[in-house]
Amino acid sequence: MSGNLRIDGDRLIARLAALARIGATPEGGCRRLALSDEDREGRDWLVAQLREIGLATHVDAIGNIVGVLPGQEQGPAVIIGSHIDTVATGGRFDGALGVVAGVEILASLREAGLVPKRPLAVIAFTNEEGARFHPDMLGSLVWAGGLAVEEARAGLDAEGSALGEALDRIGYAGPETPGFLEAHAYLELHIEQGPVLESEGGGLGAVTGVQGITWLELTLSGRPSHAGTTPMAYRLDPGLAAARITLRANELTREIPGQLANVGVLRVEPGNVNVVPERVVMTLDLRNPDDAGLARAEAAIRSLCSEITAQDGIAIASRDLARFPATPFTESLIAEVERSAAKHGLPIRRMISGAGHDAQMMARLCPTAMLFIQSVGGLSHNPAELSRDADMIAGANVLLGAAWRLANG
Ligand code: HGY
Ligand code: MN
Ligand code: MN
Repeated sequence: MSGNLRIDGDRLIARLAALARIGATPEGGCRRLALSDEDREGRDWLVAQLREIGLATHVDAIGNIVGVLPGQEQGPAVIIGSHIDTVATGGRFDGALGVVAGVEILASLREAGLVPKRPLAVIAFTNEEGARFHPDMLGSLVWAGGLAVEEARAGLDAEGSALGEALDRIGYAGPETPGFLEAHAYLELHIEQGPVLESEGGGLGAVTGVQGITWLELTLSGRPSHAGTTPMAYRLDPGLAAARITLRANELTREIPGQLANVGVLRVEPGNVNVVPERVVMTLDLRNPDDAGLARAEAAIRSLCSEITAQDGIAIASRDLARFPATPFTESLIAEVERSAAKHGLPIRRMISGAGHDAQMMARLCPTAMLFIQSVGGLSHNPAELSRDADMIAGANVLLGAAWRLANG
């Protein structure tokens, strides 16, 4: 390929806008929770795009959608991927950019009549966000052989709906076996979702890996009682216990280098103003680039839970929702991404990803790397999530360069 092939930037932006209209929220973001009607609509749109380009289109048993541009030779493919599901307060670009850039790259190569030595594919993984069903990166975890389809299908959302039934309902339980397309390499373009690139005056990020992540669901059980007549010493108050755990998690972010902590779900039952709660269900999102630090944080939380149970009589049940170690990417691919950026005359710096990504799972299968573009204001998982058109087009062109070399190297 002459080094000057570029994607059609206007078409990339138009496709992103078309996808953003699916599940659009009044605040200007997107809400396409995994396996919802909005997710189905996004999937239908993606399949139609792949077919319009003339790509062989496949759906696997967990709903991963794959479009393949055949190579001169059969064999392992260079795969470009990400996701199109969003969190409830999602933006327009998290995940969508990586999938739409992959579609655009394959369309551009097809139009230019360029046939790579190896097949090139784009994949949209099911339930990357983990906002409705757990764990996150579920579709890529199944693809990588880390979770059986049947086990994934049995997962329940907060309303008690099973993932498998939701997948069947939207018609995306496909015939292919997850992982059916062998991967020669995997690349993912994604918005940074944090403030680093912007704080350094822009440029691209060559992602060296993803930090470790542990999601815990804690169910704290006390005794419902009258908020006016029950003396404080008589109360079994899981609400107070949840507050202590939340505070301790925040303290740990100051005690352990690199530690992050978030309580994203806090359900108090029965949720009456004048009843000492019976039960509290809360989630902890603990992350750290260093697995030992992450383990230290989790151990400190578990020890506080034991103390609360022993001293205050609050029973605490814990359930793992996600647990993935810090994952390094492949040096040769990171260098390939940097090389492609340099060819485009674009500044690029190495960095780790704070967010989880499907690349974290694909790294179990093949050489893997990611490319970040900056997020305006460092905001994501927020309707105001924003990346500039020029940055998205530049990112897609850098991705094209790296993917082409890998498909012909
Ligand atoms: O939670 C994450 O880091 C990703 O958005 N699933
Ligand atoms: Mn994402
Ligand atoms: Mn996300």
